[in-house]
Amino acid sequence: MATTTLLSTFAQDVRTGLTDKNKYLSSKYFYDDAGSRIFMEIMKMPEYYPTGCEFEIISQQSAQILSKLNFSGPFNIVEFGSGDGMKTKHLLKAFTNAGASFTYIPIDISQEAIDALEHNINAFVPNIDMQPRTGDYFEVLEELSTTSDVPSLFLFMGGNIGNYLPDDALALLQKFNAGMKHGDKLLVGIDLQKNPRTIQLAYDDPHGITKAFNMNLLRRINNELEADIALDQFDFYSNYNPQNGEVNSYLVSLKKQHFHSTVLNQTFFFEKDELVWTELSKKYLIPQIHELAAASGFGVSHNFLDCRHYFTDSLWEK
Ligand code: AVJ
Repeated sequence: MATTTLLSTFAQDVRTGLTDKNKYLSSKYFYDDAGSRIFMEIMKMPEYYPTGCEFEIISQQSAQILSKLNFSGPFNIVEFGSGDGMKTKHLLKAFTNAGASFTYIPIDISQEAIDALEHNINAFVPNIDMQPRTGDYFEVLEELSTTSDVPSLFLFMGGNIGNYLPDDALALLQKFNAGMKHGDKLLVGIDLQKNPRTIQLAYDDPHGITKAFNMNLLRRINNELEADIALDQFDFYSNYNPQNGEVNSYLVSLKKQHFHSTVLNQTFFFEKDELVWTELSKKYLIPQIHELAAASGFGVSHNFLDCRHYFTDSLWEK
Protein backbone atom coordinates (compact mmCIF):
# COMPACT_ATOMS: atom_id res chain seq x y z
CA MET A 1 0.00 0.00 0.00
CA ALA A 2 1.40 3.40 -0.97
CA THR A 3 1.38 6.09 1.67
CA THR A 4 1.99 9.80 1.30
CA THR A 5 3.15 12.05 4.08
CA LEU A 6 3.84 15.75 4.13
CA LEU A 7 7.59 16.24 4.32
CA SER A 8 9.09 19.03 6.38
CA THR A 9 11.20 21.67 4.62
CA PHE A 10 14.19 20.09 6.35
CA ALA A 11 13.34 16.67 4.88
CA GLN A 12 12.89 18.11 1.38
CA ASP A 13 16.12 20.13 1.60
CA VAL A 14 18.08 17.07 2.77
CA ARG A 15 16.70 15.12 -0.21
CA THR A 16 17.58 17.90 -2.66
CA GLY A 17 21.04 18.52 -1.18
CA LEU A 18 22.13 14.90 -0.87
CA THR A 19 21.01 13.93 -4.39
CA ASP A 20 22.82 16.86 -6.05
CA LYS A 21 25.92 16.14 -8.13
CA ASN A 22 27.78 18.38 -5.63
CA LYS A 23 26.18 17.40 -2.33
CA TYR A 24 25.29 20.12 0.15
CA LEU A 25 23.29 20.74 3.34
CA SER A 26 22.45 24.28 4.45
CA SER A 27 24.18 25.69 7.54
CA LYS A 28 20.80 27.12 8.58
CA TYR A 29 20.02 23.60 9.80
CA PHE A 30 22.94 23.73 12.26
CA TYR A 31 20.76 25.62 14.72
CA ASP A 32 18.35 23.21 16.37
CA ASP A 33 18.49 23.32 20.17
CA ALA A 34 21.53 20.98 20.32
CA GLY A 35 23.30 22.90 17.55
CA SER A 36 22.61 26.25 19.19
CA ARG A 37 24.19 24.84 22.35
CA ILE A 38 27.30 23.75 20.38
CA PHE A 39 27.48 27.20 18.80
CA MET A 40 27.55 28.74 22.29
CA GLU A 41 30.60 26.50 22.96
CA ILE A 42 32.22 27.76 19.74
CA MET A 43 31.75 31.34 20.92
CA LYS A 44 33.66 30.51 24.11
CA MET A 45 36.72 29.18 22.24
CA PRO A 46 39.74 31.53 22.17
CA GLU A 47 40.28 30.63 18.48
CA TYR A 48 36.83 31.92 17.52
CA TYR A 49 37.76 35.63 17.54
CA PRO A 50 34.50 37.17 16.12
CA THR A 51 32.67 36.93 19.44
CA GLY A 52 35.40 38.75 21.38
CA CYS A 53 35.73 41.41 18.67
CA GLU A 54 32.04 42.16 18.59
CA PHE A 55 31.94 42.07 22.38
CA GLU A 56 34.69 44.68 22.45
CA ILE A 57 32.87 46.91 19.94
CA ILE A 58 29.58 46.73 21.81
CA SER A 59 30.95 47.11 25.30
CA GLN A 60 33.18 50.06 24.36
CA GLN A 61 31.30 51.89 21.62
CA SER A 62 27.58 51.56 22.39
CA ALA A 63 27.31 55.23 23.41
CA GLN A 64 28.75 56.24 20.02
CA ILE A 65 26.40 53.81 18.27
CA LEU A 66 23.43 55.37 20.08
CA SER A 67 24.48 58.89 19.14
CA LYS A 68 24.88 57.93 15.46
CA LEU A 69 21.26 56.72 15.38
CA ASN A 70 19.90 60.28 15.57
CA PHE A 71 16.58 59.05 16.98
CA SER A 72 14.91 61.79 19.02
CA GLY A 73 12.22 59.80 20.90
CA PRO A 74 11.36 56.17 21.71
CA PHE A 75 12.34 53.48 19.22
CA ASN A 76 12.34 49.71 18.64
CA ILE A 77 15.42 47.49 18.65
CA VAL A 78 14.61 44.44 16.53
CA GLU A 79 17.25 41.72 16.56
CA PHE A 80 17.38 39.06 13.83
CA GLY A 81 18.91 35.81 15.14
CA SER A 82 19.47 37.04 18.67
CA GLY A 83 20.91 33.79 20.08
CA ASP A 84 21.49 33.89 23.83
CA GLY A 85 21.85 37.69 24.10
CA MET A 86 25.24 37.59 25.83
CA LYS A 87 26.63 40.37 23.61
CA THR A 88 23.46 42.37 22.96
CA LYS A 89 22.79 42.79 26.68
CA HIS A 90 25.78 45.18 26.86
CA LEU A 91 24.38 47.34 24.07
CA LEU A 92 20.95 47.36 25.72
CA LYS A 93 22.43 48.29 29.08
CA ALA A 94 24.57 51.10 27.62
CA PHE A 95 21.53 52.47 25.75
CA THR A 96 19.44 52.29 28.94
CA ASN A 97 22.15 54.00 30.99
CA ALA A 98 22.32 56.78 28.39
CA GLY A 99 18.59 57.38 28.93
CA ALA A 100 17.30 55.87 25.68
CA SER A 101 13.73 54.60 25.66
CA PHE A 102 13.16 51.52 23.52
CA THR A 103 11.33 48.22 23.11
CA TYR A 104 13.60 45.24 22.49
CA ILE A 105 12.19 42.64 20.08
CA PRO A 106 14.57 39.66 19.72
CA ILE A 107 13.77 37.01 17.09
CA ASP A 108 15.41 33.57 16.96
CA ILE A 109 14.62 30.15 15.47
CA SER A 110 15.52 28.29 18.66
CA GLN A 111 13.05 28.47 21.58
CA GLU A 112 15.82 27.28 23.89
CA ALA A 113 18.02 30.20 22.77
CA ILE A 114 15.13 32.65 23.35
CA ASP A 115 14.56 31.22 26.85
CA ALA A 116 18.26 31.65 27.69
CA LEU A 117 18.16 35.16 26.23
CA GLU A 118 15.17 36.25 28.32
CA HIS A 119 16.95 35.03 31.43
CA ASN A 120 20.26 36.73 30.52
CA ILE A 121 18.73 40.04 29.49
CA ASN A 122 16.37 40.35 32.45
CA ALA A 123 19.19 39.64 34.89
CA PHE A 124 21.46 42.23 33.27
CA VAL A 125 19.01 44.98 32.28
CA PRO A 126 16.16 44.92 34.81
CA ASN A 127 12.85 46.54 33.78
CA ILE A 128 13.67 46.30 30.09
CA ASP A 129 10.65 46.36 27.76
CA MET A 130 11.16 43.08 25.87
CA GLN A 131 8.90 41.27 23.40
CA PRO A 132 10.72 38.10 22.25
CA ARG A 133 9.56 36.10 19.19
CA THR A 134 10.46 32.75 17.73
CA GLY A 135 10.18 32.20 14.03
CA ASP A 136 10.33 34.08 10.78
CA TYR A 137 12.13 37.45 10.51
CA PHE A 138 9.86 38.76 7.78
CA GLU A 139 6.59 38.07 9.55
CA VAL A 140 7.82 40.29 12.37
CA LEU A 141 9.10 42.95 9.94
CA GLU A 142 5.75 42.97 8.17
CA GLU A 143 3.83 43.20 11.44
CA LEU A 144 6.00 46.06 12.74
CA SER A 145 5.67 48.11 9.58
CA THR A 146 1.90 48.12 10.06
CA THR A 147 1.63 48.41 13.86
CA SER A 148 4.54 50.60 14.98
CA ASP A 149 5.03 54.28 14.18
CA VAL A 150 8.31 54.81 16.03
CA PRO A 151 11.66 54.32 14.22
CA SER A 152 13.55 51.05 14.50
CA LEU A 153 17.13 49.94 14.84
CA PHE A 154 17.51 46.47 13.33
CA LEU A 155 20.36 44.28 14.54
CA PHE A 156 21.85 41.53 12.38
CA MET A 157 24.94 40.78 14.35
CA GLY A 158 27.49 38.05 14.94
CA GLY A 159 28.61 37.91 11.32
CA ASN A 160 25.59 35.90 10.16
CA ILE A 161 25.61 37.73 6.81
CA GLY A 162 28.82 35.79 6.04
CA ASN A 163 26.80 32.58 5.70
CA TYR A 164 24.98 33.86 2.63
CA LEU A 165 26.20 33.51 -0.96
CA PRO A 166 26.74 37.01 -2.43
CA ASP A 167 23.43 37.04 -4.35
CA ASP A 168 21.53 35.70 -1.33
CA ALA A 169 23.14 38.27 0.99
CA LEU A 170 22.06 41.02 -1.37
CA ALA A 171 18.52 39.62 -1.63
CA LEU A 172 18.23 39.32 2.17
CA LEU A 173 19.43 42.89 2.75
CA GLN A 174 17.08 44.17 0.06
CA LYS A 175 14.23 42.38 1.84
CA PHE A 176 15.25 43.96 5.15
CA ASN A 177 15.33 47.32 3.36
CA ALA A 178 11.86 46.80 1.87
CA GLY A 179 10.44 46.22 5.37
CA MET A 180 12.12 49.31 6.85
CA LYS A 181 11.02 52.93 7.04
CA HIS A 182 13.05 55.86 5.75
CA GLY A 183 15.50 56.80 8.54
CA ASP A 184 15.46 53.33 10.16
CA LYS A 185 18.90 51.89 10.90
CA LEU A 186 20.48 48.48 10.42
CA LEU A 187 23.54 47.41 12.41
CA VAL A 188 25.21 44.51 10.59
CA GLY A 189 28.06 42.51 12.13
CA ILE A 190 30.56 41.62 9.40
CA ASP A 191 33.78 39.67 9.73
CA LEU A 192 36.69 41.23 7.84
CA GLN A 193 39.54 39.69 5.85
CA LYS A 194 42.68 39.33 7.96
CA ASN A 195 45.70 37.04 8.37
CA PRO A 196 44.58 33.73 6.82
CA ARG A 197 45.99 31.62 9.68
CA THR A 198 43.80 33.49 12.18
CA ILE A 199 40.70 32.72 10.13
CA GLN A 200 41.67 29.11 9.40
CA LEU A 201 42.14 28.34 13.10
CA ALA A 202 38.77 29.87 14.03
CA TYR A 203 36.94 27.50 11.66
CA ASP A 204 39.06 24.38 12.16
CA ASP A 205 39.61 24.39 15.90
CA PRO A 206 41.84 21.88 17.70
CA HIS A 207 39.08 21.05 20.24
CA GLY A 208 36.80 19.49 17.62
CA ILE A 209 33.88 21.72 18.57
CA THR A 210 33.38 23.03 15.03
CA LYS A 211 33.49 19.43 13.83
CA ALA A 212 30.77 18.51 16.34
CA PHE A 213 28.76 21.52 15.10
CA ASN A 214 28.84 20.13 11.55
CA MET A 215 28.30 16.52 12.64
CA ASN A 216 25.14 17.67 14.41
CA LEU A 217 23.56 17.93 10.94
CA LEU A 218 24.03 14.18 10.46
CA ARG A 219 22.70 13.50 13.95
CA ARG A 220 19.61 15.59 13.07
CA ILE A 221 19.09 13.53 9.92
CA ASN A 222 19.33 10.34 11.98
CA ASN A 223 16.84 11.61 14.57
CA GLU A 224 14.36 13.58 12.52
CA LEU A 225 14.42 11.60 9.28
CA GLU A 226 14.84 8.19 10.95
CA ALA A 227 18.15 7.52 9.24
CA ASP A 228 21.02 5.16 10.01
CA ILE A 229 24.09 7.28 9.24
CA ALA A 230 27.28 5.86 10.79
CA LEU A 231 28.54 9.11 12.28
CA ASP A 232 32.10 7.83 12.70
CA GLN A 233 32.31 7.24 8.95
CA PHE A 234 32.25 10.99 8.27
CA ASP A 235 34.92 13.59 8.92
CA PHE A 236 34.92 17.39 8.81
CA TYR A 237 37.06 19.64 6.58
CA SER A 238 37.19 23.43 6.53
CA ASN A 239 39.29 25.74 4.38
CA TYR A 240 39.86 29.52 4.16
CA ASN A 241 40.75 30.93 0.76
CA PRO A 242 42.33 34.38 1.23
CA GLN A 243 41.95 35.14 -2.49
CA ASN A 244 38.17 35.38 -2.24
CA GLY A 245 37.61 35.71 1.52
CA GLU A 246 35.61 32.47 1.73
CA VAL A 247 35.69 29.85 4.46
CA ASN A 248 34.02 26.73 3.08
CA SER A 249 33.20 23.78 5.34
CA TYR A 250 32.38 20.21 4.45
CA LEU A 251 31.52 16.79 5.78
CA VAL A 252 33.68 14.10 4.15
CA SER A 253 32.60 10.52 3.60
CA LEU A 254 35.42 8.30 4.83
CA LYS A 255 34.37 5.33 2.68
CA LYS A 256 32.00 4.29 -0.07
CA GLN A 257 28.77 3.96 1.88
CA HIS A 258 25.05 4.57 1.97
CA PHE A 259 22.37 5.30 4.49
CA HIS A 260 18.62 4.94 4.50
CA SER A 261 15.99 7.36 5.75
CA THR A 262 12.61 5.89 6.70
CA VAL A 263 10.93 9.30 6.66
CA LEU A 264 12.19 10.05 3.13
CA ASN A 265 11.81 6.39 2.11
CA GLN A 266 15.11 6.78 0.29
CA THR A 267 18.72 5.55 0.30
CA PHE A 268 21.58 8.02 -0.18
CA PHE A 269 24.94 7.00 -1.63
CA PHE A 270 28.42 8.39 -1.00
CA GLU A 271 31.75 7.73 -2.66
CA LYS A 272 34.91 7.51 -0.58
CA ASP A 273 36.15 11.10 0.08
CA GLU A 274 32.98 12.60 -1.35
CA LEU A 275 32.20 16.04 0.11
CA VAL A 276 28.99 17.46 1.49
CA TRP A 277 29.31 21.26 1.49
CA THR A 278 27.81 22.60 4.72
CA GLU A 279 28.78 26.22 5.15
CA LEU A 280 30.12 29.39 3.60
CA SER A 281 31.47 31.99 6.01
CA LYS A 282 32.54 34.93 3.88
CA LYS A 283 34.98 37.57 5.09
CA TYR A 284 34.61 41.05 3.63
CA LEU A 285 36.80 44.02 2.73
CA ILE A 286 35.56 47.50 3.76
CA PRO A 287 34.99 48.64 0.14
CA GLN A 288 32.84 45.52 -0.46
CA ILE A 289 30.70 46.55 2.54
CA HIS A 290 30.04 49.96 0.98
CA GLU A 291 29.11 48.28 -2.31
CA LEU A 292 26.76 45.82 -0.59
CA ALA A 293 25.04 48.60 1.40
CA ALA A 294 24.54 50.75 -1.71
CA ALA A 295 23.27 47.82 -3.77
CA SER A 296 20.65 47.04 -1.12
CA GLY A 297 19.38 50.60 -0.69
CA PHE A 298 21.41 51.79 2.31
CA GLY A 299 24.08 54.33 3.08
CA VAL A 300 26.88 53.43 5.52
CA SER A 301 26.68 55.79 8.52
CA HIS A 302 29.72 54.40 10.32
CA ASN A 303 31.90 51.29 10.69
CA PHE A 304 32.47 50.46 14.36
CA LEU A 305 35.69 48.43 14.44
CA ASP A 306 37.48 46.48 17.19
CA CYS A 307 41.06 47.57 18.01
CA ARG A 308 42.61 44.89 15.76
CA HIS A 309 40.25 45.73 12.85
CA TYR A 310 39.15 42.08 12.63
CA PHE A 311 35.41 42.78 12.62
CA THR A 312 32.95 45.61 12.01
CA ASP A 313 29.52 46.44 13.31
CA SER A 314 28.51 48.44 10.30
CA LEU A 315 25.71 50.99 10.84
CA TRP A 316 23.52 51.55 7.80
CA GLU A 317 20.68 53.98 7.21
CA LYS A 318 17.72 53.59 4.89
C1 AVJ B 1 27.05 32.22 13.36
C2 AVJ B 1 27.37 32.42 11.05
C3 AVJ B 1 28.52 33.89 12.51
O1 AVJ B 1 30.14 31.82 10.26
O2 AVJ B 1 31.32 32.47 11.94
C4 AVJ B 1 31.07 29.33 13.53
C5 AVJ B 1 28.90 30.14 12.39
N1 AVJ B 1 30.47 28.31 11.75
N2 AVJ B 1 31.96 28.37 13.27
C6 AVJ B 1 30.31 31.98 11.48
C7 AVJ B 1 30.12 29.30 12.56
C8 AVJ B 1 31.59 27.75 12.20
C9 AVJ B 1 29.21 31.60 12.45
N3 AVJ B 1 28.03 32.51 12.33
